[in-house]
Amino acid sequence: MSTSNSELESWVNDVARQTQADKIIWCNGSEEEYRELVQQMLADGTLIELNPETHPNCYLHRSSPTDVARVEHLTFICTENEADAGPNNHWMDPAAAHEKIDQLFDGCMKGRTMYVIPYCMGPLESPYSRCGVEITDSPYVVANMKIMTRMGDAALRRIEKDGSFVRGLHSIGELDPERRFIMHFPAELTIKSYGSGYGGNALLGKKCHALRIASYQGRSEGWLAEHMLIVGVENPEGETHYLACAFPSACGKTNLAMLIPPESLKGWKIWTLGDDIAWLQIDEDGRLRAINPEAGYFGVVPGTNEKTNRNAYEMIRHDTIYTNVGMTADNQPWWEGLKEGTPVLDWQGKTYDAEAGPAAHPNSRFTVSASQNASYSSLADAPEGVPISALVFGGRRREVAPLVYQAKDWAHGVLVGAGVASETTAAASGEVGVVRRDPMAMKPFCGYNFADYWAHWLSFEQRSDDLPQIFHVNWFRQNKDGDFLWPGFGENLRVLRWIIDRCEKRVDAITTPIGLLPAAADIDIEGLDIDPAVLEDLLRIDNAQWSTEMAALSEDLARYGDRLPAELSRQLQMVIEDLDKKDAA
Ligand code: GTP
Ligand code: SPV
Ligand code: MN
Repeated sequence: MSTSNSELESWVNDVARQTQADKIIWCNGSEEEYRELVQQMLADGTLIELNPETHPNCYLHRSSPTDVARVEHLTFICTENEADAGPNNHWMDPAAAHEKIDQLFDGCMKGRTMYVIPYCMGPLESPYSRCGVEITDSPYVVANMKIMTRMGDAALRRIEKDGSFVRGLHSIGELDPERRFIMHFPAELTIKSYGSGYGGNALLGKKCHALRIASYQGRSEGWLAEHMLIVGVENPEGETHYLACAFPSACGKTNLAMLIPPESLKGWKIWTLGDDIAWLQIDEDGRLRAINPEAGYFGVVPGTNEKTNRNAYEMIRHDTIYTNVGMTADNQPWWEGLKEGTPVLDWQGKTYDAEAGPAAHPNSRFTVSASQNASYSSLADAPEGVPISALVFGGRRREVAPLVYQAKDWAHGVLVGAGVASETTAAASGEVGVVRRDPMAMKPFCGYNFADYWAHWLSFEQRSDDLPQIFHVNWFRQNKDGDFLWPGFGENLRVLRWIIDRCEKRVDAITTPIGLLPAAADIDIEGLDIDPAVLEDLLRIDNAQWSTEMAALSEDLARYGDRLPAELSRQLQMVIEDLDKKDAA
């Protein structure tokens, strides 16, 4: 008997019987356990030791070449009624889904060890945290879960106290894309994932639990699970505001969460609470509070260098697992945008050939403990979380969306979130660079019908008079030559400053049909080499483009039929009418 929770005990035994695992190991979460797993993976080639002089305790893992990103077309939400999953999800009937995936699990761990990982998403003492147990046959998953979550004995004790947990069953199977499914059974608080060892497909605490299952749970319990970073911005006077920002995958969350203030902004400090997921609750005073359910970062490697993000660059020089980067002759990790060193091997371990492709996979990742970040906020461990001043949506748009604008009020802000669209990235399999609608940056992650999700968002207005202001940003506007107009990274603090000034009512804004825009003079560009005309460009909105954009949004929202909240349609109608009026004027 390894736990006093009989439900957990019998589920583990059932799974062991079904998968015919050779051996069961209950993970305790100790450093010793992690080190032993690493030794075992070094011995069998799952991990390669990187240069211990330059990168102590850093390891490289090479995925199967057909297993390098999330697979949205193989990800299912299995609810009794198809309409509850909504047009935003792939759906399968729960009974049919269990049958399909159970066939794959039958006997799949023969000759393998089955690891039982109790984990807690969020601080162990927080009332907002929720627990889960992942069963996996991948030691790589165990090592990543050790870094990414609070896992082991302490989590198991909390599970025994709470009496409830999310069940996640995972096997790498044969790593065959033809035998791969990521299935969610929200009503059963169950996840079954087969055939992938990669990130969001396999580390079940992350996207599967903390977003898909948690969003579903949050709806019935009155809270939100969002694809948002959480960052504290401290001004020179020592006043700190917390922002939660939702950008689609590979659109800058990790970088914004650990931004380095530019030289010319003296006295400003950044505190990182989370880089990918936020759970939001309304507290007794009506304030929206956020916790980060995770304890580590599974971040995009390419583009990281001393100049773009010194904190990230330093953070991943020790005690880091790299997945799918290239390697130099002296076993240092290498990736595009590193700006130093020369790769000799690519991410597949082949001789590097610039003609044949990049050294690092565009979706190569680092796994690192959040505590290694120089800007780590100790409040990331606070059970009560932090109060949020502003919610910020964003996307990767070479045109249309201005650098920043503010929603007129909460309900309009929900429309702004629902209207997020972004160019696709390498974080999911499929074409890269095509604009797709990605409401609230949650398109791949909402565990239920978006129409019901927007209604849930809108309902917050009835519960508080003190909700955060809502904004939209776009760091990715380009000129005709394809160069970014805005320098981004650390300089994004200049935009956060305007956002905070708006929250504090310290600055005016220009009213436009799409929302409130800054006057160019209100974005501080001191010390920044940017042509004032470029800033004007970044803040310009083109009515014709926006009318097209609203038509596309309208078409997307129409997919939700009668289930779409009337208030959302009303908000959209108001923007469209304002744009028409402006056109006529
Ligand atoms: P996920 O982990 O997939 O959810 O991604 P993320 O949203 O955390 O994105 P991340 O911060 O890892 O950035 C993704 C890519 O965008 C990296 O290659 C960055 O170098 C690049 N990037 C981030 N911020 C900026 C920015 O402000 N401007 C520009 N031009 N690129 C940026
Ligand atoms: C994302 O794709 O948004 C990620 C990486 O954060 S993964 O964990 O693979 O989902
Ligand atoms: Mn993400």
